[in-house]
Amino acid sequence: MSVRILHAADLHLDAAFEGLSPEKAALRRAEFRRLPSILADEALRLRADLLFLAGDIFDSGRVYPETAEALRSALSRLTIPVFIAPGNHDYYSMRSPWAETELPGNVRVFTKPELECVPLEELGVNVWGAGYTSASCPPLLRGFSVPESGRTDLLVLHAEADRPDSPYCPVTAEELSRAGFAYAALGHVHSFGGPRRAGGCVYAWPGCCAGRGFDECGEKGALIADVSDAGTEVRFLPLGQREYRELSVRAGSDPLPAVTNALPRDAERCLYRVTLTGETEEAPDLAALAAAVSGKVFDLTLRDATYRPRPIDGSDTLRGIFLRRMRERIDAAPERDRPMLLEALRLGLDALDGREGPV
Ligand SMILES: [Mn+2]
Repeated sequence: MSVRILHAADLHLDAAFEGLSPEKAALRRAEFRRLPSILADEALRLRADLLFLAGDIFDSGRVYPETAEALRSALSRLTIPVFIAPGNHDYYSMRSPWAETELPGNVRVFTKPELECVPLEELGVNVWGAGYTSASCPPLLRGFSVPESGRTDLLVLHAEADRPDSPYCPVTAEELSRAGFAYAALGHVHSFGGPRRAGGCVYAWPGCCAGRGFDECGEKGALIADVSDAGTEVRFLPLGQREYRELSVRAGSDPLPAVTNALPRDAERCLYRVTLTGETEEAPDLAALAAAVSGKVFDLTLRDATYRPRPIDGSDTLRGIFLRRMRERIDAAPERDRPMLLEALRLGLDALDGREGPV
């Protein structure tokens, strides 16, 4: 027995993108709409045997017709079995897109908040799953273990770990260990924290397929799980979507080159939140800076955390003594030591002003 699973979750198609202009929000929704097709391409390229979508495929129960059509047409390019376990955002109901969209025959949507088993004789596996029918789901794995079948048991489920009182189908390592799955393909957690192991079970959340805010920074993607009699191997598959990134930049006397130099080459496709830090004579002109930088990134949020120099009143204050001694040391130091001493001076002044390190 050896199967390859492409496992994705939390696509959140048709999310509103409230922080963006209406034009950019529409563009982002269109880009997200392409995610099912990208996943289908990857399933074909990597010769996956199964595609698991572990919930929150849609951001809500209402979707644009073209979004449901994008999912339908992407999945219809596949001949492999596809399993969908609706989550708290896209729970199953008679009025949900799951009921209203005619998905191809290779797609199975779990529509009940109880574990169901689909045996796949050819692959030698059982696929277990469940679907939310409201914005919450009880703990389905509590006291559960798979019956002996001679096949390898797999799970696809939208579930939260490490929070036994969670309304989102809480699961524990102990339950997963006892349940008897070789691989549990989970959804709900928006960042990939690596595969985990509980007894003979490997389980993982791939995180969202693409970020939607600065609480979802960095590279996002799906997982490839190779399950065989020898064990389960999981690896991350980046999907190459726009990333949210945070930068902290010392503004200095001219923040424009400081910010420009801090942006990497691929900044154009990313959404940045840049925080200006350090001591400056004047507050930076954020509007002018935004106008000059906005063409270099997909979207820019600027925050000003700079501060003005404080007058040194009297040389007997701690600040005055520190400043005087550091100046003496800098004047006396060889050239190569000066950058380090200047940095020490800056950090010391930050600390004295109650600003420890970059904000
Ligand atoms: Mn969720």
